[in-house]
Amino acid sequence: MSDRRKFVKLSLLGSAAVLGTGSLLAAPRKEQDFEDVLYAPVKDNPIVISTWDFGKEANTAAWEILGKNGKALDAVEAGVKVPEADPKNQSIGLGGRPDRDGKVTLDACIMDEKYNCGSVMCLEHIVHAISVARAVMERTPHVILAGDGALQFALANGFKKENLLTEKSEKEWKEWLKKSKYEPQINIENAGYHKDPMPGGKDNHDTIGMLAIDANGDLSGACTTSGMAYKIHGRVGDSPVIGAGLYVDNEVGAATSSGVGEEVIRIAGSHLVVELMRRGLSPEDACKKAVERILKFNPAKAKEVQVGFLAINKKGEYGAYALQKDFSYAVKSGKEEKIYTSKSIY
Ligand code: SD4
Repeated sequence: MSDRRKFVKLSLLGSAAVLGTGSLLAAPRKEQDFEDVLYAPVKDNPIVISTWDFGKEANTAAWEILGKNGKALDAVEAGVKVPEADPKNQSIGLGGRPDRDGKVTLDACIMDEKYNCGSVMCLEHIVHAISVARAVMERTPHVILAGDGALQFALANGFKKENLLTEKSEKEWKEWLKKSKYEPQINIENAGYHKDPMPGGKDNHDTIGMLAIDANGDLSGACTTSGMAYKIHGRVGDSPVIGAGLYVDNEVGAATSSGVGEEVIRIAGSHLVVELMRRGLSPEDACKKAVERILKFNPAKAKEVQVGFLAINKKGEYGAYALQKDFSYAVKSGKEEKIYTSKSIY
């Protein structure tokens, strides 16, 4: 019996138990009920996917590497550097919206096919936070550097100190300050999602999460953001948290997220999506289950916030799911270049 069929059969047995008597309901399932689905790597079929419409441009940069049989790790770094350097993108890198104190603080992480990972949190003054995250991964024995320590590390490693606050983002922040009661308030960015658009856009979900499979069949991922606009100084979201904003397991697949990071961290979202794929769920179904987990523990909150997951499995199948509509993602492979909009709960 194939692994997939074994999984389905055992799932049905599980459902029968749930529908059965109370004693069956309480019976713990045995370890062998949960066999991993084993994916044979697909070679010579590189693919890159990334969050939101602007992922298309980032994918093009990643494809420059993937299309020439380069490594997925190099591709995702090069890809997300595109929106990081774009001052028009106000949720990533240069031009990102600042925190409540007017400081642009960046969160980023990167993960390769061997569980190597690196992350920076609350990093100021460096455009390419993703490259600093990669340097943490490759040049230190650590996984995460935060705040001033991350900045000092970046400067010591040749990164240039720059002002990331553009005129436009500064002007909007000052506008926001006028009305702000200056109270601790998370999700200000998301408050704008439905009701109270912030100056400059109908919504403000622009974090980029990118996942790629290279010609060798290996997976890598990257995620980078300036986080929630007008957050409390020091606030860190899901994006640089390995397992929350990004997770890569080269045996199974990879996942990333965008939206209100607090909700993603609570459920270790990207890791959850990957583990669900390991159990045989399709990327879209795995993303849906993770979104439903958020909905289940706080339905009132789930109505108000956006969270979207994007995933790819080892076979190169991909999918996404979100709480709110309009979560888009871009795909580029040898066969297609397209922007999709995910299904959503609302
Ligand atoms: C965060 N997840 O800092 C990020 C924000 C985001 O689209 O994705 N915005 O919580």
